[in-house]
Amino acid sequence: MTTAMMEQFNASLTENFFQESTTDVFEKYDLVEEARIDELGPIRKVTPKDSSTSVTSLRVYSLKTIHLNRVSRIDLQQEELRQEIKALKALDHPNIIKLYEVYYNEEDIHMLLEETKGDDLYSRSPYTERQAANISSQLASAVAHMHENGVIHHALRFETIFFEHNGANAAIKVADFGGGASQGTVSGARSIYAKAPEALEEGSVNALVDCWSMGVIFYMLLSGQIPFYAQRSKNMIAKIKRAKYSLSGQAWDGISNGAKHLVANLLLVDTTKRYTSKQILDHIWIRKWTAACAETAPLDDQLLTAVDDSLRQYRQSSILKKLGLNIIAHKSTTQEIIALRKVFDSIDKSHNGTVDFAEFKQGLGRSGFTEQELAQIFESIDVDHSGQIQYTEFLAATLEARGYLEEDRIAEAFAAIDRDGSGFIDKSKLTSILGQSCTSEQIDEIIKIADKNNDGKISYDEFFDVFRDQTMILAAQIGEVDEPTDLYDDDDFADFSLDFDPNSGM
Ligand SMILES: [Ca+2]
Ligand SMILES: [Ca+2]
Ligand SMILES: [Ca+2]
Repeated sequence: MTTAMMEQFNASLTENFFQESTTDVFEKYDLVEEARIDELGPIRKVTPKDSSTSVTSLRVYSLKTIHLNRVSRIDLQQEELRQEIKALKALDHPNIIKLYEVYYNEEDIHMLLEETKGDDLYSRSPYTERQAANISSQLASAVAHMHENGVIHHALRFETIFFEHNGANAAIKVADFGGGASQGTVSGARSIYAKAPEALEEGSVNALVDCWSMGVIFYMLLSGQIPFYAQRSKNMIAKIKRAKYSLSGQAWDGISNGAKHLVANLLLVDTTKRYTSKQILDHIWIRKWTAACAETAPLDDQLLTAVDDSLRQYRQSSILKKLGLNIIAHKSTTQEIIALRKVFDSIDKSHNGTVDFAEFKQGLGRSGFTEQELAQIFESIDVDHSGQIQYTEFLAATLEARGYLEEDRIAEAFAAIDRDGSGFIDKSKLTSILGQSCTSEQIDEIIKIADKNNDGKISYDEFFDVFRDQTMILAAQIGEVDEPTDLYDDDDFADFSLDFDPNSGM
């Protein structure tokens, strides 16, 4: 996203954020189980009310509650916390737990998050260098994305990084943001072992605190030991501040010099010398292993063909459908999109969490698309015209490679646009989502395409048909009717950019 768009995006988030202040989260979600309690409040599992009762399709989210009275220095920190949550909503990366919705009232902030199904990094320790590098490279990519978007994690450690599931080859997901607000509250040895020296003092810190924490995490992944270990937190703090640690001994036998070089450039008290997240991502040890790990996990041909078909079809989809698909993609759980994430990772060669046109061209070179087709497809996926395909944009364009979307997903997308639950999407609702990027005439046109009974608004059935009605498009592909792209992709929409907030209807 460009800076201007980012501002616009954030502006609409701020609005929504405060508009939501009185909604009770438990009017929309049922408690499934109490998961755990952290410093600032409970983390629970919840499921949408009225969702399917079948256990296999139960959609479960994590609900993290922050009791504001536990946030230190309340006046100052609450504002900081709001800023942090605002920034979090804009993060979009395969290795970062997604924040879906935020509910705010005077006592609590409730954050509705992607569920973490797997256990934390401790669960699979010790690691080989190869496994350590694989995890490190995903973490480096995630943290670089955060820092690029102005988000500092503040609490990176083994307990805040999870596997996406408990099976083999699980990717990692960075979770438990918002540590900034808890600075200076609880500080047992278990929660400070990965903290940077400057984070243990009063005063403001910058993104480099996360880079130090990554140095500690890489160290632990490689050696199975904590670099600054002590039973009592007082002694641990002293050790961290002296930054005395060892890269020799049995645990380090056979570990490459590249790995040691990276760790040594992160565990530096002098922040002007410490590597930034960008430098970590570009470090030879990370780059080498990222490439090596990608090569050993070839993708299924059938899936790739389905992805190509889905991309081809997405280009010809109406804007309304793209809007719906982006909303669905935003709220998809790991389980549903695991295969698509792997395709995304394989195309994102630079491993920065977005796909640019050069990567896209290279990644889809196998597919037999012409360069012009690729350019058109790229443009159709890049709905916010940022010049980069973000993770959610890619998922939206490839979701149907998994087959038809289940009806309750389509219903969820409809409900997200039909904010007041009236059962219709009308011009004012579309304008509130797309108004920044579409003219009034364009919105009329979007409605007209779906509005089969010509009453000027889109019912749920009409919306559903937009998703299911592929007959015309398939017919066009075999040459029976006019190319339907004339309806949707014509010059009227040349400047169209789908700059909406998928959370806005929640
Ligand atoms: Ca990239
Ligand atoms: Ca984009
Ligand atoms: Ca209608």
